Amino acid sequence: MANEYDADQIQILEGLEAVRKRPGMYIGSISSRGLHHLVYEIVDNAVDEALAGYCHNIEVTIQKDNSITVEDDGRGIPVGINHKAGKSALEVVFTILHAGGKFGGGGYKVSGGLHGVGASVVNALSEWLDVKVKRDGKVYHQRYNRGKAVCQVEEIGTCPEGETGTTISFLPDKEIFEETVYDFDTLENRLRETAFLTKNLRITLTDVREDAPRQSVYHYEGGIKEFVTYLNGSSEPLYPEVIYCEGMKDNVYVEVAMQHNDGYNEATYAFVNNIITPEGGTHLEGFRRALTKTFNDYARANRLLKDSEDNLSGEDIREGMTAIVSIKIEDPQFEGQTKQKLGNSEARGAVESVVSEGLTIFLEQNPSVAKTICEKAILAQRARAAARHARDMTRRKSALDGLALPGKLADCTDPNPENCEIYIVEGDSAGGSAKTARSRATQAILPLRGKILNVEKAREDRIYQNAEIKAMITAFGTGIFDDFDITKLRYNKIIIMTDADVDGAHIATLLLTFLYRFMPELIKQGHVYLAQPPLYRLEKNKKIWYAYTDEELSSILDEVGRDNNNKIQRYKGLGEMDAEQLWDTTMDPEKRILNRVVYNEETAATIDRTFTTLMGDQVEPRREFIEKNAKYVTNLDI
Ligand code: TSJ
Repeated sequence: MANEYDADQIQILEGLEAVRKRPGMYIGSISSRGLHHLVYEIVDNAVDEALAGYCHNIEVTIQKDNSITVEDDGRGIPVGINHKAGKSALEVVFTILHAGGKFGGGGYKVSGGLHGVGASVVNALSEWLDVKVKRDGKVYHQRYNRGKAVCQVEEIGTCPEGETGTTISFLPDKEIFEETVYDFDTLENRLRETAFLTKNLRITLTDVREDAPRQSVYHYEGGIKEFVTYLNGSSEPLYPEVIYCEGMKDNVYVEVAMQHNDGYNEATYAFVNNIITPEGGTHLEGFRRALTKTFNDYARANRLLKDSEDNLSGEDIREGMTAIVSIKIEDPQFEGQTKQKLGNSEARGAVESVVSEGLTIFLEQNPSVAKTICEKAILAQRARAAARHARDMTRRKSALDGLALPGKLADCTDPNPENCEIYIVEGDSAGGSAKTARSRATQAILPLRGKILNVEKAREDRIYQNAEIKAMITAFGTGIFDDFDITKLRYNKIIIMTDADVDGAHIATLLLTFLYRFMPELIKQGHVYLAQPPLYRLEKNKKIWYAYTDEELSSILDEVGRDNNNKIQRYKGLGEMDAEQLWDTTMDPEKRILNRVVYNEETAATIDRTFTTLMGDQVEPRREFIEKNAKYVTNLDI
C-alpha cells in the first residue's frame, strides 16, 4: 500500500514537472497572455459551480504582490478521501493533470473545454498556491509550493453551518513567466464577458495594488440580452427590443440574442460553454440557416418580398446585426487548425430548430419589428447589387481609360515604380507644403480633405462614391478585392502622413482600415508606412534640433543644457511646419523616420477588434484603444 502511494506520488510530480518544463503546451504562452490565463483557469472552475446552480458570487482580487485571490460561494471543493487516488479529493484537483470535473459528474463544464487544463496546471506554475474550503461548518486549508503540497489538508477552524465556498490564492512563478504584472482592463474584459454569459452570476474584480483600491462589479440579470445592448453601445438600435430565443434540443442548450442597429456591419459572437469560438462552427451555421430561412419565409408570407423578387441573402439579413449565440453542450469537439471551430453536428440542428421556432413566434408577435428588419434587408439587397455594379465600373474604367489620375494628385516623374513613393497627407495646407517640399522625381503627394470615410460604417456602394477613396484607388493603380494586382502598383511605398496627435492617429487608423479591407496585400507585402513627424523643435544659439518623442527631447536638453536660451516649440500639427521643415523632419529619405505597418495575426485581430469588437460601439473607449494599440500596428523601419 505504501509503495503504491509512493508510485502515485512520483507520477504526479513528473506530471507537474512536465508542465513546468513546457508551460506553453498547457497555457499557450508564458507572456502576459499566459499570466492572465491562470486567472481564467481558476475562475472557470468557479463558473462551473455557478452553471451547476450552486454558486452566485465570485470575487477576484489582484493583491499588492500581483498574487490573485479567487473566492466563490459554491459548495466548496470536496475534501474527503478519494479512494482511487488514496488522498483528499481537494489535493487530487491540484496535483493531478486534467483532474477537473472527475467527480460530481454531468453538467456542462467551462473548465476542461477548449483551454481548460485544470487547476493543477495553475498550481504547477505558481510559486505558492493556497486553498481554503468552507464545508459542513468547518474551514479546511492546504498549501503548495511550485505544485508540491507543503502540508496535508487540515481543518483550521469553523464557520457558520451552511456557509460554504472555495478560496484560492496563488502567485505566478517568476521563474516561469516573462511578465508577472496583472492588467486590470484585460481581466475586466474577460470577467465581464463571463458575467454576461452566465445569468445571475455576480463577479467582482478588485485591485488593491494602489492606495485607492479599484473595484468593478459585473452582474447582468438579462444575460446575453444585455450583452447585445452593451455591444451595440452608442449605435442607434433599429427597434427597442433585443430578440431572444432559448431552448434545449438533443441535449444541447441554446441561447441566442440579437438586435439590428442602423450600421452595416455584422457582429456575431458565438460561444460554446462560455468559451468564444472565433472560427465559428456548427452552432453558427445553424444560427445562420435559421435566420435566412425564417426571414425569407416571413417576408414572402407577408408580401414584403414579391414572388418575382430574389430571396434575401443571409448577408442582407445580417447587415447591422449584433448577435450572441451561446450554447452549452456536454462534450464539445473542436476542429480546425487552431481547434477553435465547433464540430458537433447535433449543435447545428439544435440551434437551427430553437432559433427557427423562437424567431417565427417573435416575428408573428412583433410585426412592426419584422417589417423594419425585412425592409433593411431589402435595402441591403439593392445596395449590394449597386455595389457590384460600381465595382464592375471601377474595374472596366481602369481597363479602358488606363489612368485617369485624380486632379489633386501631384504625381512624380520617375517611370519606375520601384523608386516611387506616395504621401497621403491629411489636410490641404499640409498637402501644399508637402507638394513644395517633395522631391518631384520620386515623391507623389495626394492631399486628403476633411474626414476620411470609415469603411466599417458605410455601405459598399457609398464607399465607391467617396472622392477620397476613389482618388486613392486610382492613384495606387492596383484595383481592389479580387481585381487586385500588385504588379500594377504605381508606388513602392505608400506613406500615410498625419498630425502627431489623437485626431491624426484616428485618421491614420481609418486609412489603414480602408487598406486592410480593400487591399490587404499592400500591407501584407510591406508597402504601407506611417510617417513620423516631430513633436518638438528646439532652437538654441542659432542651432536647431527636432525631437520625435518626449524622451528624445529630454535627452537633447540634457546634452545642450536646460537653461533660458532654449526655444522649444511643440508642434500641434503638420500645418505648423513650413515646406523646408517638413522636408527636413519628415520627408527627406536620408533623415526621416518611417514606421512600416506590419501584417500579422495580431494586426488583423487588432483591426478587427478595433471596429467590430467586444468593446462595443462606443467612440471614446475605441479611441483610447487605438492609442493604446498603436504600437501593435507598426514597427520601426528607418
Ligand atoms: F480551480 C479550482 F479548483 F481551483 C477552483 C475550484 C477554484 C475556485 C475559485 C473554485 C472551485 C470550485 C469547485 N468551486 N466550487 C467547486 N465545487 C466543487 O468542486 C464540487 C463541490 C461539490 C460537489 C458535489 O458533488 O457535492 C461536486 C463538485 C465538483
